[in-house]
Amino acid sequence: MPPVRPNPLLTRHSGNPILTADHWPYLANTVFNPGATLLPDGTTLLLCRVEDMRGHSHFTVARSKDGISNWEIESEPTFMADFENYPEEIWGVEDPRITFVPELDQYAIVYTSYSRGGPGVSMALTRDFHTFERLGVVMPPEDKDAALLPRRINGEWALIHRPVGWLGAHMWISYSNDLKHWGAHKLMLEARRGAWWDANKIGLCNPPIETPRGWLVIYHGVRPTAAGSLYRLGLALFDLESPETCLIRGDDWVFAAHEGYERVGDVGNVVFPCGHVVDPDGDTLRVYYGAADHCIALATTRISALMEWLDSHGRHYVVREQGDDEGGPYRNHDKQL
Ligand code: BMA
Repeated sequence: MPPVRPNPLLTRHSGNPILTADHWPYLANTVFNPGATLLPDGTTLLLCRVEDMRGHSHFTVARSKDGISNWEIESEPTFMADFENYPEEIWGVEDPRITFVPELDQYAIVYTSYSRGGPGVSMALTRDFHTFERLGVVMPPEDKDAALLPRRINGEWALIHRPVGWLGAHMWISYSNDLKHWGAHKLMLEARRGAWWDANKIGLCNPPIETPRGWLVIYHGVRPTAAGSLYRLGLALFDLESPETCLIRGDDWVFAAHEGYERVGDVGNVVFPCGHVVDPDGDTLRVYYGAADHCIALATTRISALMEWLDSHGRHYVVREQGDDEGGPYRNHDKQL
């Protein structure tokens, strides 16, 4: 008898993909990697990345009462690159992550600005997804996969992001008093090495989810192969008041391209969530993801199920020992940058 694969931790919606360029009210090449939020009236809002026929991306809002069907898509782009005032957006804006910030009573949108120097991280604030206050570049290139935490940590705002260095692309966290000037940079989670699914390059997916036991993070790992990169998803848990401290990290990936719409597209074998919504029960998690860089899909799970999986499959993240294999034990101090 072949081994039975466990049920996937995230259940794909049977009607996937839920949004494609064919639904768009204007000509678009692809729609994917949306940010997401639940509005006060219960409407799900997706801020969709739309790639035009030049290859440049912008964002357009789509709203749905049940978060699954009857999407109302704005008839024109909602948030265009503003090259005149923000030259770092010369080649478009990509991969928005939305965080509602109660202290500001605004949504923070953290996105990739595609500049001549490569991708950087930019931020904008909005109350209504109609008018936006741009804060400009908050992390210079090469950096992306960023999101703001919804509240201050020890009095300071915290931004997770993924700079690229010589030794790999790891998740970092930085702190600020004013959302504009960032410092106290700390390594948060390292890509592993060698054959690991999350070797060399990792990045935050949707914004972290605050639970009583810590910040629950879904991150992507990128494995290069002769046939292109495989983007797969893993889980880790971080300390609530010291979010650079990883408490548990899973070894296995929990979600990977499998269905046709994930396997084949403009960039095949990619699942890439930038947003989620937590239902009013406080546990049901709807994860919105780009599939194969061409469409938007939905997978549902429960926060409690992700935590149980981490408890049964994860390991405490303790110091990496000298000469240790990259998958071996880690401790939090003594990380090699
Ligand atoms: C990443 C980002 C994503 C994209 C993914 C796969 O680097 O650019 O927008 O979905 O690559 O192409």
